[in-house]
Amino acid sequence: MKHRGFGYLEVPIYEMQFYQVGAPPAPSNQPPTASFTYAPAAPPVGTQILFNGSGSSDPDGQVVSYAWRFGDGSTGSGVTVQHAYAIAGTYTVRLTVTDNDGATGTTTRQVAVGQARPPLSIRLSLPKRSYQVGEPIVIDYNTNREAYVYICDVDASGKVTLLFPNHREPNNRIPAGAHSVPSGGYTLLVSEPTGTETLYAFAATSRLPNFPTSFGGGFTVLSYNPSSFLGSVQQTMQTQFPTGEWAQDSLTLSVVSSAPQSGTLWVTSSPQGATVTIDGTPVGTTPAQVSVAAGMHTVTLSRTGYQEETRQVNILAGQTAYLQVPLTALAQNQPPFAVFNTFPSYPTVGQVVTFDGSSSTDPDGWLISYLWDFGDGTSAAGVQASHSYQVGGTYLVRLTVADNQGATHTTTKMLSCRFRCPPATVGRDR
Ligand SMILES: [Ca+2]
Ligand SMILES: [Ca+2]
Repeated sequence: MKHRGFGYLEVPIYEMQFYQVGAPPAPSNQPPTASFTYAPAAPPVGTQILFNGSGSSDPDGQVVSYAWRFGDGSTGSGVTVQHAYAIAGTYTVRLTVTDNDGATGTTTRQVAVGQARPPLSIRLSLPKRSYQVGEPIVIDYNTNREAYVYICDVDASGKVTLLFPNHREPNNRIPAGAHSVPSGGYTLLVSEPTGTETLYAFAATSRLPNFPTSFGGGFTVLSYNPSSFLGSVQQTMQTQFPTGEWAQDSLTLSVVSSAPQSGTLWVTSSPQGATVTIDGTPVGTTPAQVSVAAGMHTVTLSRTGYQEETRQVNILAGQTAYLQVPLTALAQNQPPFAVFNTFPSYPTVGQVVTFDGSSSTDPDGWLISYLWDFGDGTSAAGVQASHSYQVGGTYLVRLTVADNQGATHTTTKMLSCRFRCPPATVGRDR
């Protein structure tokens, strides 16, 4: 019965022979037991494999040397040793340990060395690039190898938030293939601020120390200084991981308001009763309360007898703006004054009479029309007019003038027309 670490075993004959043929050991010396581990478990070509023989033991002394044969013709020594294989295949690795009395123990393990792996890659994708506040979002990503994956978000204010892993999905060791965040069981909603947001995905073959490993509720805010934070992650990956063992990707999306936001505009005028027009559309009369889309608007107030007023108003979403406009009364229009002369003053039947209204005036504007009524059923327009009467008699001649603001004035004259010319009766109506 020999003590070999775990219970008692019968010692095989060959093992007894093995140490009996070595240098003469103390009869009581027991041989050491060789044992080793290696990592990674499935190394590809070119990967440095760490062999660790520290699990070897000697029941009555200590292991003093470690000799390695890697199965590809190369050897090594030491309790731990690194070795990389140049060709894929299965190798028998042999560790021989020697104890302080010169006895040895040997063990072998088969190490399968795979083809060289492609460099790690990760790709982010979104079904669209613009999201409204409050809208669910599913972030898709794809890794070509198993990796630790981290997805974080830099919002328009510069806040860096870890979206994955999170308290709902704390395990971020992800097999190769297509994946989504969230993967189910909860919903990720786009939140304010609006603006451009950038998603970053980092993948590495072991954990990145820049990220937490335990999570409270909600999503972990990592930093308010995106360039500093992203720079530190970059530096970690570049200095702690070989090329091909880390990867990153990013993409931007825009976050927009959930709805066209509006505010309220109160418009008053003195006096009230003015028509309110916003951006060319009449919306009511003062006092008026109007719901208006956020942004700059042109507001016009108009009321008969007053100057039109125009203002620019900035409407803020969810807020009430007040616009109070004093109206300026237009100056009262002065009416025109019609005056005319006839030539000759005492016409005879058949004679052409010239009517001249050019002495008519307007005190604050100008005249735009002259209308003549010759009193015998005929009429004419113009500052001057000509007419001849066919029948003798007394005619009431009327001139109406209009000014540029639509006010009118009419004057009349009695005109007598005889075969022989008697004096005309001259008068003026208002
Ligand atoms: Ca021993
Ligand atoms: Ca006038």
